[in-house]
Amino acid sequence: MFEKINTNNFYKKTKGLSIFVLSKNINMNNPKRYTITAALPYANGPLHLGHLAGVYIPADIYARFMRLNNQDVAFVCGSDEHGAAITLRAKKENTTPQEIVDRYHELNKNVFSDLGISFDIFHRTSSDLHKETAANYFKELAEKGAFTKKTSEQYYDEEYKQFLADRYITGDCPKCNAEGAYGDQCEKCGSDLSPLELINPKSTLSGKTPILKETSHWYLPMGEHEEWLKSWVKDGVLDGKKVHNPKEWKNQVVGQCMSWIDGGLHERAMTRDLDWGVKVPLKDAEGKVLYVWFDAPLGYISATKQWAKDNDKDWEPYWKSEDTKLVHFLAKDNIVFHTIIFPILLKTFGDHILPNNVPANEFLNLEGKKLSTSRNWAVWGHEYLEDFEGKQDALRYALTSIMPESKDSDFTWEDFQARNNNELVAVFGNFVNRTLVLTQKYYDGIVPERGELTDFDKEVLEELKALPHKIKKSVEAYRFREAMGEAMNMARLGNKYLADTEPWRLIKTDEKRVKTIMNIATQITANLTIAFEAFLPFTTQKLREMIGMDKLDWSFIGNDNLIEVGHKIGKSELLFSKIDNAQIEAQVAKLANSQEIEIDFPKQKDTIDFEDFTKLDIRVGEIIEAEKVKKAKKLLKLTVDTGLDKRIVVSGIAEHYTAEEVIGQKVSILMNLAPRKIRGVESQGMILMAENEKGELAFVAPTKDIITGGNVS
Ligand code: B3M
Ligand code: ZN
Repeated sequence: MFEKINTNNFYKKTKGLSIFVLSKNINMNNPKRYTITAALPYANGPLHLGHLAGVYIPADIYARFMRLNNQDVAFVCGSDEHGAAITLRAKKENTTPQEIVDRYHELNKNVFSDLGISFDIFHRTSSDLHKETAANYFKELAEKGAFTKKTSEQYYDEEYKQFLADRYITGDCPKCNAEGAYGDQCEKCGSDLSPLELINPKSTLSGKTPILKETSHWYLPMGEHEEWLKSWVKDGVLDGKKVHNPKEWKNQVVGQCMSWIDGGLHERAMTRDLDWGVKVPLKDAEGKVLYVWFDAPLGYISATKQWAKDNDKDWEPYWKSEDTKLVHFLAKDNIVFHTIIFPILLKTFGDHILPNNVPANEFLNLEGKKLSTSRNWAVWGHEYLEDFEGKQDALRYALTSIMPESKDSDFTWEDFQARNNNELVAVFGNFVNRTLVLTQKYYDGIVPERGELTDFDKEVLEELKALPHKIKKSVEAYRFREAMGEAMNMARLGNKYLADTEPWRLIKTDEKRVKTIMNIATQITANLTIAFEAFLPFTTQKLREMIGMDKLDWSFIGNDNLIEVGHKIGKSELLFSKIDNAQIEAQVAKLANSQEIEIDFPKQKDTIDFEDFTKLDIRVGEIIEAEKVKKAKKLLKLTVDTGLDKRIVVSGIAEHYTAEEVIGQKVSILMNLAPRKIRGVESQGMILMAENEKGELAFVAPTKDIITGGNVS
């Protein structure tokens, strides 16, 4: 019926049947294929460096590396187009959610492509295929009894006639008392919340206090899955089989999962009362959509389906075959959705694999402060590409060098410049340039024959052979900073080899020796095109073209005869160029100017009626005399011509204006304020002043020449 094959397990279609012949354990050391997912970015805003360093560059390095090793890879992503953040942005911009997602789906797709993030597909969850996929999974899960339907009281905004969940409701966190916690999560302490837990809840739509109103939802009773989840996360065992090695998982990932599990897995509603999202495919579910964290992870599957369809492949092995290695790339705030909720859904659904690893990254900060979309404290991917044209790899290099793999890290423009100038230009670029220029100069680009090897030559070639194993081990362990560091050691090896052998000096006295040196330098250069392919794809492509290197396969790396004697290499073009101080200063200034100063304006005072207002008698006045009030650093004694009379007013503006500079200033004066003694001076009225975010004061004066005594109303 099927031939014996010597793998631990296999998935084989026979006479239309899919038969799994499994041994006890799943050996993931030589998977048959890789399904690599990257968290679907919300299509409600642009991508910033934190997204790239946290999720997309690591995922791309891993996918490129596996392809370089001839693995069968499905690298999938797409826009996450449902959820409150999108509808709130649409409301804010007075447009539709579809317009918002169309805008940012396109923008983000282009940024990914321009930065060489090599998805096999960048799909989207507003597509029909996705909606159909997500709805089918939900329907089948409901038919399997995966959910419990419950009616309960939920917060409701009477003005917007909308129930409030997730980002639609905010309040004080019950765990840490921070203001601005959301209905699903407190961003301050990371607690997982439900709207009813919030203190002083307010609708983010109307700003008003919501009422409680009955509604029904389908809940996932996560607690029922605690046992197998614990065994899977802690021991890598699923249904009695060892499916992954927890030691390969990052501590912070296991830690977050276990604290969620130990904290008690509460039931969670998998539906919402919203009109934007995947409609719940059940009767009596009118006006309800799937919870975005039910819907979005299934976006990986719908993307795989679309990709398989476009490439005449079968999608199922990528999500169902036990010799598929499934890896989710994401940032730490998405861990539990990928290691608890999504696995519960897939396991309950049946015949799906669970992730072999979820190598979540921590967060990237910017110039010492938390990256923040809302506070516009970010460097946006599309703006970087505009400002640093052709320097995609400089950014990939800098972000990989500081990748927040085990703890938060910080991007600074100064560090970015240093890494480009002192590492890419001064080491990698310098070595390659010297190799090509000298080969052109001495041999017209023809690679010369190697002669007798010195001990130093042999040492260098030994190191060249040893480095690839270190790179591979680090990539397989999701340590990309370390892996690229080893690749950079190859460039350093070449750079030092030329610096120590000085062929430009030897050429006068020992031509044979120089031929050996330049041959070895060329071999190292050729190896760099493989070593850096996963990290700096734009550079390696350019370098391959420059030297005519046709081997794009990891199995060739470490070989010291990649470029044959007699092969003609091309002219050197600079792989990297320096970034000057002016460019960096411009970026730092741009960041500073981008800061909308956060002001917490005092709340509006209690409402008054018109009669109250008519009691105020405000007129245009002119300051005709001014002097400091003795022993009062803040006070000026002003003589104001009010058109009606000339009167004394004491004003707290002495730290903002000198007596001299206010003479002749037109002002708005509140005339009928009861006189009061201030530091022994009787003040008859009040000058109106406006204050900016820095506490600076300005006179409230007519914008046209209004006669002194003119009425202000
Ligand atoms: N849209 C990204 C985020 O939480 C979220 C990921 C979905 S992956 C299925 O910022
Ligand atoms: Zn909190």
